[in-house]
Amino acid sequence: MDARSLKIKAAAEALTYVKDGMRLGIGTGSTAEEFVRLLATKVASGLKVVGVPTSERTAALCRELGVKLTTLEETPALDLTIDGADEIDPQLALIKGGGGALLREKIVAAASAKMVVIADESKLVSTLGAFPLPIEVNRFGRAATQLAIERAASNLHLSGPVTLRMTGTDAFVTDGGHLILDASFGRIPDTRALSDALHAIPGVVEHGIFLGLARVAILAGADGIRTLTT
Ligand code: ABF
Repeated sequence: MDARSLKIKAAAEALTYVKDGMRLGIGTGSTAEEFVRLLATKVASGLKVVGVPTSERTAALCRELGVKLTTLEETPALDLTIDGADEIDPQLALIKGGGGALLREKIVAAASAKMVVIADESKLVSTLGAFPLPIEVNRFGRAATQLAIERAASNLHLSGPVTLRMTGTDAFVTDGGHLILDASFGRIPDTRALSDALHAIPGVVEHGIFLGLARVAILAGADGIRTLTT
């Protein structure tokens, strides 16, 4: 089964969690986009939901397909967020942010009663960290923030290249107007310690370790769907 079919399978399973009248958080990335497409077909046949998109990209797709949008200003408490991930561990800690939307994704997930992660099963890992950790930083003082990140990581016996994300010859800029540093620290045995250390650095806006947010992971593989819960 090809990669896209697996994403569609996971997205279709996630749709069974969506009930009429729900206020949804709508994720970013190719798997979340498959969810939006399936959701749009349900909306076209009468399902009533409103969604807070986690990126401008997702907002544009929702508008194009007729999924009604709201904001966290209008709708500060959500019932359910469906989103993808870059890595998922067995306790449902996640690395997110490969698509550059981690800040809005984390705010939306935290505003939701439940977060369901959808992915193909290759995203399941025993320990997070093979995927470079995205860290969203303020433009001001970027080099100083990067140095502080490297020092904080070193205190936790983590090291590896930290690189500014680029799009062509320009720095990648998030929907919030910030930069992304991708930190290739490798295996992260203590995700809580790294999360806390990064949060303590003033120039760090947010990072891509998601702890205690996902309640369900729907993993699609050639042999079918595996659902992990916490
Ligand atoms: C978003 O999209 C991210 O947080 C993650 O970086 C990425 C996963 O994308 P895909 O579903 O395309 O693998 O969910």
